[in-house]
Amino acid sequence: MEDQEPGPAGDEHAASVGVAALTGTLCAALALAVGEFADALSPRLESFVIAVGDVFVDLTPGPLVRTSIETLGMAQKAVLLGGITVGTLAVGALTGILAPSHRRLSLGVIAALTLFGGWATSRSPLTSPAWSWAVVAIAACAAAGALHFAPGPVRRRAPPPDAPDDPRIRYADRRGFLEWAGGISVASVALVGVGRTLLADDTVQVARRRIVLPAPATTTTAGTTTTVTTTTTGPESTTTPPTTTEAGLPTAGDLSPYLTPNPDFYRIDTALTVPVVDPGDWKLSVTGMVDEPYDLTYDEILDMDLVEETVTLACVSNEVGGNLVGNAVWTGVPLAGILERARPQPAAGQILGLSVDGFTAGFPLELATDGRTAMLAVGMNGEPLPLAHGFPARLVVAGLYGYVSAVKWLSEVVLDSWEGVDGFWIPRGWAKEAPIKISSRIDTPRTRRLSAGRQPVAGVAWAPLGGIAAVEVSIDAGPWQPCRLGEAASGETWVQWLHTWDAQPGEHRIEVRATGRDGLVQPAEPVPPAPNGAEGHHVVRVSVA
Ligand SMILES: Nc1nc2c(c(=O)[nH]1)N[C@H]1C(S)=C(S)[C@@H](COP(=O)(O)O)O[C@H]1N2
Ligand SMILES: [Mo]
Repeated sequence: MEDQEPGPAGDEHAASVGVAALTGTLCAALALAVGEFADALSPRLESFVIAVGDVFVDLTPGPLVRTSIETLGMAQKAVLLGGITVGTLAVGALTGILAPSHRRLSLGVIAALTLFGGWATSRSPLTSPAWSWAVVAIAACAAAGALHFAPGPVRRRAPPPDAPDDPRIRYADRRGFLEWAGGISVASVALVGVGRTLLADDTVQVARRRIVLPAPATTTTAGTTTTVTTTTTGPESTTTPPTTTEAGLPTAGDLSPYLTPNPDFYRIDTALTVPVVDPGDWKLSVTGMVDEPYDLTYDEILDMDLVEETVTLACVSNEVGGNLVGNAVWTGVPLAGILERARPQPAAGQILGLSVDGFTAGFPLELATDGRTAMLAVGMNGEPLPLAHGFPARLVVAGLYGYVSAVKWLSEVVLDSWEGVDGFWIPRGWAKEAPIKISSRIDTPRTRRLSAGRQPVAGVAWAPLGGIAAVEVSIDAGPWQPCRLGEAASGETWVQWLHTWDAQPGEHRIEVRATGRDGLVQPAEPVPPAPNGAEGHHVVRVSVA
C-alpha cells in the first residue's frame, strides 16, 4: 500500500500502522488458539498460556512469590493467565508493526516466541515433549501462513498493473483485509470453542463418578454426625425452634458447619489448571531411602483396609480470621503401613510427597508413626477426592500446614534424609517445619449492622493435635467470657463455639481467643503468615441499632 502511495498522509499512515498491528495480533491469536485446542485434545498437551503461567509460578524468585501460597487463589490465576494472553497479543501487534520495516527483527521475535513456547509446554512433567514441540511447530506454521496471506502493509504488494486511483485500491485492500481478519478470527474462536467442548478431562470425571469407595474399616467420625433437626413452623408459630448443627450446637448465623462441604472447601495450589489424572494409568511409587521400593495402583489402594479420619486442613497463608481452613472426613490408608512395606533405611528422616504436577512437600518421617493421622487419602467427605482436591490420591497429615504435607495428585512418596531435600515452598522463604498454630475465628456476626438484643457470636477454633480446651470472647475489651463448644471428632479437628451476646445499641468490638488442651492461650500479638503461620486475635467491629 505504501508502495503505491507517494507520501502517505498522517491518517493514512496511522491506518496502515493499525492494520499492521491488527495483523500481528490476529496471527498471535491464531497461534495461541492452536495451543488451546491442543490442550483440550490430550492431558499430555498444555496450552501455551498455561505453560507460560507455570514458568512464572516456578521461576519467580523466592521473595517475590513469598505470598503466593495465598495469592495464587482463583482470581490471581485468572489475572496471570489473562495477562499472559494480552501480553502475547501485544507482542504480536508490535511484531506486525515492525514487520514491514524490520523484517529480520520481527522474524527473530517470532522464532524466539516459538522456542519459548516449545520449551514452556515441554518442560512440565505432565506433558509429552515431542508432541509439545509438534504443537508449537503447527502453531508457528499457522501464524506464519496467516501472515503470508495477510493483505495490507505487512506484506508489500506491487500495485495491480491497471491500478485505478488510490482510494479505490485502498478500498479493495480494506475489503481483502477484512475478509482475512474475519477468517483468522473465526478460525481462532473455533479452535478454542471446539477445544473447550471436547474437554479431554471428561473421561476422568466419568471415571471418578463411577468409583464407589469401599466402606472404611474404622472411623473417628462416629458420634459427631447427629441428625440435623428439621423444623416445621406453621403460620401461627411465633418462635422458630432451634435447629442444630451436626456438632451439637444450635445453628447460628453464618457459623461454619462442622464438616466443610467439598464445594466450599478452600483450594490452594500452584497448578494453573487442575491436573487431570486417569486413575486407570496412575500409580503411586514408594521410593528413595527404602530397601524395597514398590508401586501401588489405585485399585490396590481401594483393596486395602481403609480408615476414615476427620482432620482440619489449614493453609499457612491464612490470615487471622481468614477462610483458608476447612474440616473434612478423609478416607484412605495410614501412611505408616505404606512406608513399612518399603522398609525404610536408617538414614531416612523425611517423607517427601511428589505431585504429578511437580509440586513437592516434605515433613519429618517420625510424624507418620507418632499416632497422629498421616494418611494416603482417596476420599473426602464420603466421595472420591474431587479433582481440585487431589484426585486420585493425596496426603493428609494432621497438625501440619498443607504446604509441608498435603500433596495433591500424589505420584510418589520419596524417603530422604531431613537435610537431603526441601519441598517446593522452602527455598521460597517458608519454614521447613510447620505445625499448625492455635487459632480461632468469628464467623458470625460478620456484618457491620446488627439489631439490639440477644445475638449469637459464633465461629470455629482449632489447635491440632491436642485440640481446643476453651474459647472465650471479649466485648469492648471487657472480661473474657467462656463460650459453649461443639463436639469434635478429635483434637485434630476444629470445634465450633458459640456465645450469646446481649447487644446494646452503639459501636462494639468483639474479640475471640482460644486455649489449647495443652494450656497454651492463643497469643494476641499480631504475626504475619510468613514464614510459619499468622498469630493474633480475630476482632470484628459491629454497629448495633
Ligand atoms: N500438588 C499440589 N499439592 C498441594 C499444593 C500445591 O500447590 N500443589 N498446595 C498445598 C497447600 S499450600 C495447601 S494449603 C493444601 C490445600 O489443599 P486443598 O486445596 O485441598 O484445600 O494443598 C497442598 N497440596
Ligand atoms: Mo497452603
